[in-house]
Parts: sequence; C-alpha cells; structure tokens
Amino acid sequence: MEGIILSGIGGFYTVREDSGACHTLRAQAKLRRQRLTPLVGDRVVFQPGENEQNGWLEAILPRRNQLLRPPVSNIDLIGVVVAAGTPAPDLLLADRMLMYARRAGIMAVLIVNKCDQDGGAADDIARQYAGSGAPVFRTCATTGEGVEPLKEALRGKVHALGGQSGVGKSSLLNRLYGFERETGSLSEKIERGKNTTRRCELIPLPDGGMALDTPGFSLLDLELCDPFELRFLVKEFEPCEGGCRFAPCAHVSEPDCAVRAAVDRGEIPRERWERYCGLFEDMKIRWRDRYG
Ligand SMILES: Nc1nc2c(ncn2[C@@H]2O[C@H](COP(=O)(O)OP(=O)(O)OP(=O)(O)O)[C@@H](O)[C@H]2O)c(=O)[nH]1
Ligand SMILES: [Mg+2]
Ligand SMILES: [Zn+2]
Repeated sequence: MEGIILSGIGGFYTVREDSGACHTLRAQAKLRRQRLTPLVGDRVVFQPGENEQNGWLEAILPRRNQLLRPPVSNIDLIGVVVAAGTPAPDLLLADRMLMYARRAGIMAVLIVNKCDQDGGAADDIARQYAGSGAPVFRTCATTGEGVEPLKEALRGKVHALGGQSGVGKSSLLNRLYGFERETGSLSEKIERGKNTTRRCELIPLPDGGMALDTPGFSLLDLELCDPFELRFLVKEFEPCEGGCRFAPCAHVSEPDCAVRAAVDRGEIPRERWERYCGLFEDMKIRWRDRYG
C-alpha cells in the first residue's frame, strides 16, 4: 500500500492513504540499515498492521525536493511570512528563505501578516519584492482580511509557512482552515524562550492540499555553496546575466557590472542587492573555510 507520512515521533510514523485512512508504522530494519530516514511528506510503500499491531514502512518513493530544517519533503509551495508590525520584519531572513526555495525548485510566496499594525511597512515590502518572483500577499490573521486570495494561491498544494517566531504562522493556518493550532503572544514566547509550535506535521486539507506548521525561524537556511552560485537565486538579476565585464561576475564590487548599473538606474531595489552582497560575503567566508 502507498501513503504519505504526516508526522513522525519516536520512531513511529503516521501514514495516510489517499483514501484518508491513517496507519501507525515503524521503519523496517532494511530502511534503517540503508540509513534512509523517513521524512514528513515522504510518499511511502507500507504493510499495514493488524489489530493493535503497528505496520511496517517498507520503502520511500523518490523525493521531489527535501528541506533540512525542518526535515520535510515534497513541498509544493513555501509561504514566507513576515509581520507588518511586530516582530519587525527580518527581510534578510525572507531573502534567504526565498533563495532556498528557488534553489530547491519550490514555488514561494511572501505573506505580509499583521496588516492591522501596518505603518507603511507592507507597501515598502511589496515594492522591494515586486520583481522577486514571489507574489506578495497582505493579510491580517486576526480579522481575516486578505486571507481569501492567499487561500486561493495555496489551494490543492502541499504548503509550508516559515518565518520568525510570532509573525502569525499558526494564526494564519487557523484563520485559513479553521484549525485550532496553538498560538502564543510575543511576551509568552520571550518568557519561555521558545516557539509556540514545537514539532512539524502535515495537516490534510479538504481541498486535497496539505498544510505544514513549522516552529519559529527554522524553515530553510542556505546550505553551503559556491558563493558564485548565489547570483542565480536572485530573480531580479536574471536579465543582467552575461552583461557584465567580468565572467563570472559576483555582482558585488566588480567594475562595469550590469546588476549594479540596474540598481543605480532603480530597476533592481537597492535593499535587495545590498542584502545579497552581505549573503555573498558570508558565503565566501564559509566556502573558503569549508575544510577547516
Ligand atoms: N495584531 C495582529 N496580531 C496577530 C496577527 N496574526 C497573529 N497575531 C498574534 O501574534 C502572536 C503570534 O502568533 P502565532 O500564530 O503564535 O505565531 P507563529 O508564527 O506561529 O509563532 P511560532 O509558532 O512561535 O513560530 C499571537 O499573539 C497572535 O494572536 C495579526 O494579523 N494581527
Ligand atoms: Mg506557530
Ligand atoms: Zn555583475
């Protein structure tokens, strides 16, 4: 039989058949020997258990994509959530998540939540990301404003919401789908020093899609790579590729750089380019020190 892993705790996996029936399974020794760790989101072949016995997970079908933190697979869409009010938007984190999604070949959208607290941040974010390839949605999870268009974009997809703790990921899921996910006030989070959502699980939706609630910041961080590859992860740079004096050009400080010229002409938002330069410099150091 075939199904999808919804969650995994202490070596027990909850697997859902397409019909909706769920099974509790353990991974066969064969899988463990192959060091194949089943992930939430994996499509698997399994042998159901009888009576109260758990069944056995026999094989993992090929993954379309895989995230490291949280460890999940086969995601169709990533929603990068920032708040228009508090916590102050961490756009460097948003950029890293968008780049990560682009590298993994996963569609991304940017969600500016808490629009009821907006003092202009949402317009600024929309401007900065207009050419990023990620559509920008403005929402308020408390009133439900702007949630319908977002729901339409998520329809039928396996989607994951990521972003800083407290931006309202769980609140959005509750609003979108009538869930009752635990949410927490910022002060509670700071006092506990913890995210409200602690583990990751896929939640099947009536429209055939599935929602993944993830704890806090975690979702996606750029893995080590040749810093010269980062430039392909910024969509705004695409039209400039090949137009620079140097090849390859990092688009950071080289003379006669088509990207910098486009930034100077106002065609690429300077903030996006500056954050990219910071990421490039960081990656350059990590790359140089990769054997040390
Ligand atoms: N004013 C306002 N508050 C919101 C909105 N969305 C969520 N909140 C509040 O923000 C706080 C954090 O919301 P959560 O949904 O727990 O945030 P989270 O992103 O799931 O946080 P973690 O699970 O810790 O990663 C809660 O007190 C929510 O009630 C919104 O649109 N407007
Ligand atoms: Mg949460
Ligand atoms: Zn260049």
